[in-house]
Amino acid sequence: MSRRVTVAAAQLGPVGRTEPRRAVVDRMLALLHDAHRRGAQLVVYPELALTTFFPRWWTEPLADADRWFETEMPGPATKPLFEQAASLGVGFYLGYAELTPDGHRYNSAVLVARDGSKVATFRKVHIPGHEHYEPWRPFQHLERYYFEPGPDGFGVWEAFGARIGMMICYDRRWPETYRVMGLQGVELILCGYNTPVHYPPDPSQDALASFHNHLVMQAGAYQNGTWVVAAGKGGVEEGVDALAQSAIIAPSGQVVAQALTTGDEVVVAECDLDWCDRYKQTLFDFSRYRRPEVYGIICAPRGAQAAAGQAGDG
Ligand code: CDT
Repeated sequence: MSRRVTVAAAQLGPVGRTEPRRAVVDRMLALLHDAHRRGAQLVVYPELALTTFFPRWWTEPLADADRWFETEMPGPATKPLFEQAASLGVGFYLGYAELTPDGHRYNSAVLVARDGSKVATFRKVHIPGHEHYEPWRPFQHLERYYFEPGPDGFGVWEAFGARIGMMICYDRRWPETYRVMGLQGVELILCGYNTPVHYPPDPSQDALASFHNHLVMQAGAYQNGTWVVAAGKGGVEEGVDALAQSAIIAPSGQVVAQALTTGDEVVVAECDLDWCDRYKQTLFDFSRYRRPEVYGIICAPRGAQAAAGQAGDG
C-alpha cells in the first residue's frame, strides 16, 4: 500500500497594516476548517502570514518594528490556531517574523504536528531585497534590514509519515535549496511566500512573475523527486500587487492543484509519497549518477566563481 498524505495550501488575500493578528487568525481558522473538511492532514500558510508584508516600509529605529514580530510561538494571538488544529488533528506550517529572546530577528516558519506539538522551526536562508531605504523605489523590500539569514540551513524531518523540508519564498528560487534537502531524501517541501508582481530593479521581469514562480518549484520538485506545497499571499496589499498562484506540485514536476483566485483560498491534493521514488531511484538516482567531484565550485566562497570563470585556456 502506498504512503499518502493529504495536504492543503492555504492562500491568504491581502492583510492590511492595521488588521489585528486575531482577525488574520480568524481567517486562517476558516481556511483550516475548509481544508479539514476536504481531508487535509497538513495545511501550509504563507510567509509572514500574521501581518501585512511590513518589509515594504522603512522603520527607524529597528526596535519600532517589534510589533510585527512574535516573541513566542504560540503566543496569545496564535494559540487558538494551535488549539483548533490539534482538536481537528490537522498539522500546519506557519510563516511569521521571529524575535528571539537574545534579540535575533528571523523570517521563520514553524511546523506543527497533528497533535499540536512543534516538529521544527525553519529560518529563511536566502534573504532578498536591500539593507537601506532606497527612495527611488515605489515600495521598499527591506528584508535585509529586518532579518538575519537563518544560520541552520535546510533540514529534513520525519513527520506526517514523510520526510519533510521547509523553505521560505526567495529560498524557492535557488536550486541549492532543493538539492540540499534532496540529498537528505526529502519527499515533501513546504513553502510560504509573498511575491510582489512588480520588481523595481528590472520591471521586464514583471510579466514573467507567475511563470518564474512555478518554473523554479516545478524544476526543484522534478530534479529532486519531491512534492512541493507552496502558499502565497495574493491580491493588492497596501497598494502592492502580490502574486497568488499557490500550488501543489508533484515529483513529476506537474502542478496538480492551483489557486484560482488572489484571495483567501484553499487548494488540496493527496500526495502519494512513494511517487518520489520513481524519480529518486531512476533518472535522479543520486548515488549512481551525480558527479560531486566536479561540482566543487558550487560550494566555493562567494566571489570565487567569477574568478574561476575568467581563467581561460589562453
Ligand atoms: N518575500 C520574498 O522573499 N520575496 C521575494 C522577492 C524577491 S525580489 C526583492 C521572492 O522571491 O518572491
